[in-house]
Order: sequence, then structure tokens, then C-alpha cells
Amino acid sequence: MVVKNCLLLCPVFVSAVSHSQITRLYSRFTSLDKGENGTLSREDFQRIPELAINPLGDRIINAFFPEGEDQVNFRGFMRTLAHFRPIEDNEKNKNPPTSEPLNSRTNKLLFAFRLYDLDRDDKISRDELLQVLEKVDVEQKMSIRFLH
Ligand SMILES: [Ca+2]
Repeated sequence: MVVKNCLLLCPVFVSAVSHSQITRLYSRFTSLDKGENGTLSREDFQRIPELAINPLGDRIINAFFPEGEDQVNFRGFMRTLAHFRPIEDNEKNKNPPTSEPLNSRTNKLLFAFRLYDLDRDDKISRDELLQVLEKVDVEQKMSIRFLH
């Protein structure tokens, strides 16, 4: 039912994603939804091992939540994931899009920019950049340590 509703509400995403992919994403969404309330919290995302060890994990998680929101529904979940689709997926859509696809180069760049712009003032401050660089440095140190 939710998947069917999403097909009606998510034309941007549905145009380039198969029904089976949406069903798979919905299955993943419900498996993450530990509160079983049809939404995901930040804690639900923090249980994903790949995000837990990613130095930018918290920022990626933040990208799923509009400002002031602490829950994301399946539609919002899919909308954020759409940024990660390969750009060539746009070419599979034979109909001209009504708006710029979320996985366009411009929107991917804007999405990445927002990962750095923590206070959402549309600028990346020196401190915001340093915070990322320090985290990446930690990751590099860890990988070097594992090599020895
Ligand atoms: Ca900023």
C-alpha cells in the first residue's frame, strides 16, 4: 500500500526506478524502522554499519532530515536516495523531465555542498571545512594503521 502510494507521490524517483527496486527499498526502509511507525529516526540510520563507521556518516544522516524534522517517511527516504543514483539513469527516461532530476550533476553538487554546510547558511565556513578534513584525516590514519 505504501509502495503504491509512493508510486503516485514520487514521480521524480519513479521515472527512473523499477517497481522491484522500490519494493526492495521499501523492504529496507521497514527493516530499519525499529519503531514500526512508518518513519525513520536518526537512531535508525545510526544502526547502519556503513554509516556508523563513515567519517561523514552524521552528515549523510542529516541529509535525510529537513530542517527541524526528526523523522523521515518513505517518500523523504527515497527523495534523498535519488541523489545517489548514477547520472546515466537520467538517460533511461525517455520522457522529458518536468524538473531537473535529483541525480543531475548540479543537484549532486548541491547535495555534497550541504553535507559540509552544517549551519545551512549556504556557505562553507573555515570551521565547517576543517571539521570534515579532521574526520577524513582520522580515517586515513586508521587505514594506514591497518596496513602495518
Ligand atoms: Ca555554513
